[in-house]
Amino acid sequence: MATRIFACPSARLKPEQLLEMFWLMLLSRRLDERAWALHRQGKIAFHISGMGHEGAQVGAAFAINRGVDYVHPYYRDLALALALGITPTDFMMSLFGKKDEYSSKARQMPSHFGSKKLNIISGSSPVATQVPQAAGLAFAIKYKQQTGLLDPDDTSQPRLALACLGEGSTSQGEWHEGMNWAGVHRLPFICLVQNNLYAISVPLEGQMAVPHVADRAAAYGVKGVWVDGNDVLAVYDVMAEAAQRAYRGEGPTLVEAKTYRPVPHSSDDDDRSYRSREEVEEWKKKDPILRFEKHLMDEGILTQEQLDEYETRARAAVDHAQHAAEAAPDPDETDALGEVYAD
Ligand SMILES: Cc1ncc(C[n+]2csc(CCOP(=O)(O)OP(=O)(O)O)c2C)c(N)n1
Ligand SMILES: [Mg+2]
Repeated sequence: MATRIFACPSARLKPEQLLEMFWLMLLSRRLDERAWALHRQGKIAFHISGMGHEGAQVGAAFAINRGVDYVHPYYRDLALALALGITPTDFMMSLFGKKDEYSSKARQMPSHFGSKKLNIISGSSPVATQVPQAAGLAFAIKYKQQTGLLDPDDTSQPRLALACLGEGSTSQGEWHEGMNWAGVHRLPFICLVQNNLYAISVPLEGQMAVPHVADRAAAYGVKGVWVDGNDVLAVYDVMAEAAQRAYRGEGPTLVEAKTYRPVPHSSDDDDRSYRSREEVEEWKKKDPILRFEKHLMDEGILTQEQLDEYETRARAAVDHAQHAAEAAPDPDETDALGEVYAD
């Protein structure tokens, strides 16, 4: 990774911030690996992984006002969710479907991240439905700013809405409707597409006749930009610019982060049927965590000793989260009838 020119927003990140970004990527990976192991041990029913996407997600999270701006994530966004304030125990409680699960008391499937206090909007399982919803939130922000109910200069208030999804989901009608709405109304909206080249087994070229998802933005009058999604700082740079555009009232941005998932689509998928092992191994060499680790070591920001300490800490955090979730009570049968309708 080249040393960044000073004009890049990432050049202004302090060593503590860079290390926090690295820590969150590493924690997400270790938590994710444990989820796969728990599934293979028969302890949990389902896991859908964010592995390989950590750079795109943490780069995006650090560019917005975390916990204040609205985020409509998708199922791969474990690292993003952790960066926004979801804890490893929250995640484990979802995997185990426990009574006091943080997002929906275990009504949602795991990885449907949602937290009212963190302004994370829980998604529906049909892909891309979050896009018009997030564009609607961005509309509400703009409307409230225009009518004096929100102050566009107050950083303690939400000033943009971010929606995430995969490249395959940009072939859904909802995506086009949401993007069009955002473009027409010049909304404070960012759509982050995590392009991992596959929608389950369908490759990119089976989804679109243009080389970049970002090319699709022009049709809606939205700024489109693509970036190496395995380079956390490059993602941060384009996302920071997109966020500043939204904050300044300059309209929406589509950011396409090009990445790869080195594991099957979910715990129920066998990816050997649609892609070669050689392809997967090639991409593993571009792992965003290894890449960022090397950069931080080259820059003298991370030492081997610190890295070992992070690994120990991540292991302890994952162990603690798993044990806490395993010990927590399961839902009662009668709980199934609650929390769905207003009394
Ligand atoms: C409307 C709808 N159709 C199909 C599915 C089943 N499904 C779940 S994830 C997925 C693939 C999505 O691929 P992509 O958008 O590229 O995201 P990725 O999983 O690769 O991150 C599909 C087809 C769904 N959830 N919703
Ligand atoms: Mg995909």
